[in-house]
Amino acid sequence: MAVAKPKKKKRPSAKAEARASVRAAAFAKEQGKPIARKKRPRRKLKIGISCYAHFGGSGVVASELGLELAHRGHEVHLVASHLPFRLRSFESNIYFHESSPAYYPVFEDAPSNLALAAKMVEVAENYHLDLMHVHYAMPFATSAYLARQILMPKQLGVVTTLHGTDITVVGAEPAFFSVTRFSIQSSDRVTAVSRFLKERAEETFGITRPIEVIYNFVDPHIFAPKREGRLRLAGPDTKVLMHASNFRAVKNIPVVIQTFAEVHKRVKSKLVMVGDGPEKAGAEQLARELGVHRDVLFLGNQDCMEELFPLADIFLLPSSSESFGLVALESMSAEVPVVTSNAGGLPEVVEHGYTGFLHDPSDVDGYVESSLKLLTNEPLRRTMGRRGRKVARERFTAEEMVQNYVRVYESLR
Ligand code: GMT
Repeated sequence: MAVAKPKKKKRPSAKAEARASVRAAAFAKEQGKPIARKKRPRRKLKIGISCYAHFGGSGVVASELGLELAHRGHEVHLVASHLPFRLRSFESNIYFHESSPAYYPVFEDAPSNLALAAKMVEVAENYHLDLMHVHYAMPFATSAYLARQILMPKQLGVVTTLHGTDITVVGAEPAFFSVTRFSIQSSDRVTAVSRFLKERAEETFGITRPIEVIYNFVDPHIFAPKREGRLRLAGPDTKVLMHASNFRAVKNIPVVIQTFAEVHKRVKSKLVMVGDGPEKAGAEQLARELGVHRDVLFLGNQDCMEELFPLADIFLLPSSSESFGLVALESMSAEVPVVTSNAGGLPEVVEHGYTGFLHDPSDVDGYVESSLKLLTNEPLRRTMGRRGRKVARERFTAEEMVQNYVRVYESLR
């Protein structure tokens, strides 16, 4: 018996759907009923991001955020002096615009902040940007303010994310104070990477506009525990302590070397120092003075931190000031416990005795004791490492933080 095929329902055309919804709305109005509107899909945003391109946490956060936004279909335009180092692969929806100042014999220094503002104007106009999200107040918030004024009466939203020394060191310098304060206050939205930094910005600059805390995030697939591989920094019977930073005074570099020198007396170990900066030469000298230089490896700047973290047994970060400590989070994500200071926002990231150990910034004895505790008790080290990864995966996810940023952007409309 032939079975009658059910007739395929024809999908109404978009025009017919629109006509039907107008009719339904008119009918509902006639009946005095509230009009049920179809939720309009959210429009994808056109977002400018500006940041420092050299090694440093604020540039990392800006780049990773840009990539996450691009993956979600937003159009991202990165404005920086050169391609930020974390943008290692080509991604669709993300465009890079180089801002470089023109040189002229009259200039004592090329006015790069003005060139940055001009580039922001050009990109905002050409690509119809909804907003410019700047990372690090100085000079980015100032350049963005200028760009917004130039573009008037067109609207360009300015979102400023405070990262750390833009508030705690540089911005608070008398030479920059008023400009930094004005630029933050003039931003349409302000975010900070920790509660500590928000409070510090409010106290130091008397910022009255709301500052939203949006923590930094980490990709646990990239920053993951050790996989089998040939990469090795020391023999199997040698423990590896690691430090990574831009070797500035706030990183307390001599404390890293002093801590290692003490640990080295009791445990066969090596110290791996990643990064470069003004304190590096002093650190090399101190390592020689303390007689440990043969076991301290200075690797310089590396853009493959995800390959290095898993080779460490513990991570040392004794900073005297640290608004968040992205490296601490990346280390936790790689299951490497952190021995760090209780400065700034670090206690918001690392929990003392649970995912790592916190001490006063200059407490070498404290760092030594905690390092030895971890290096001589493998089960404890592993437990703390695993907890660190769990915390990183649950509390510092890209999903949550990117959603928070998008909410901030959408509140500008
Ligand atoms: O403030 C800095 O040292 C620069 C900045 C950077 O570009 O590296 O680092 C800050 O921003 C990072 C990302 O938000 C934070 O993880 C760092 O803790 C913070 N550095 C300091 O507060 C010293």
